[in-house]
Amino acid sequence: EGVQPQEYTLIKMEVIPPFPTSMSALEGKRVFLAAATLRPETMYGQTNAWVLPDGKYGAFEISGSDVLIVTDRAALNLSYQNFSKVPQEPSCLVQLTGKDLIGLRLKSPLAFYDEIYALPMLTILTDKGTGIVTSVPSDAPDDYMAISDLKAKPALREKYGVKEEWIKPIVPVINIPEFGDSSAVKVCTDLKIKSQNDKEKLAEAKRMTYLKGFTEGTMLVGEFAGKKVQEVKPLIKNKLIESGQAIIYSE
Ligand code: A2H
Repeated sequence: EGVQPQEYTLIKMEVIPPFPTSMSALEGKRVFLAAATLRPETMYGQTNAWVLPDGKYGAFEISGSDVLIVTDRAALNLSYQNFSKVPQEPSCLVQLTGKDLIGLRLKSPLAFYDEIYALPMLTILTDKGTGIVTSVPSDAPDDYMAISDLKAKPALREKYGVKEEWIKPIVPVINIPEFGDSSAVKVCTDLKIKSQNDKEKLAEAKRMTYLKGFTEGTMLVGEFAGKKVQEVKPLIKNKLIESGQAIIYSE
């Protein structure tokens, strides 16, 4: 963690019932995977959520009947930011592992797809954000490589019980003049990145796309199609917050 606090938008990805047995204690509640993102304007392009298979998560009561699935660490931080049934005290209804979450069907704000799935990513850090990541493979190099791994490696799918049809086609959302309509695909291909574990090249791909997406990107879809990312990013973020589909989280 840096010296400056980092502010994330937590996207509330609703778990579509019926719940698996591991989550039967949550019957009747509105349950969300809460994904930390720095790029709320890309949410149109969500194709899945990412969880760490061996990661430890919990289902925490926030308010009313709303429950968020995040790491213990994120739940503690959230409880100090007014997001806990009991102030400054996380209220855990059930402990879960990433493996319990793989295959959950989700409904996520702004997503082009009506339902997307929770899939395994092996490089998720448990000391950052919520331990849940929303996947936008058109614009995030890490997401594109993790999707490519799952598509190309039947043994990897088998290991985690992932069905091929849970992997949805990429949805372009932002044009960057230098990189086209799916910047992450272009840059990962150009740099010949082999897998989600190719850390150095992925860091380079992120450097190449991250700033340019903001300064030179134009929206291809949604209510702000044709407008500059720079201009509409705060508008999209505020809409998500005001409609209760996302919350602001700092750490
Ligand atoms: B971003 P920073 Cl389209 N482990 O969201 C690994 N990665 C995590 C994480 C964790 N625990 N929590 C969040 N992240 C990802 C969208 C996106 C992101 C796009 C393009 C770039 C991008 C869709 N995934 O991030 O270290 C989340 O992915 C590029 C860095 O705090 C989050 O934003 O800078 C970003 O990393 C936060 O990383």
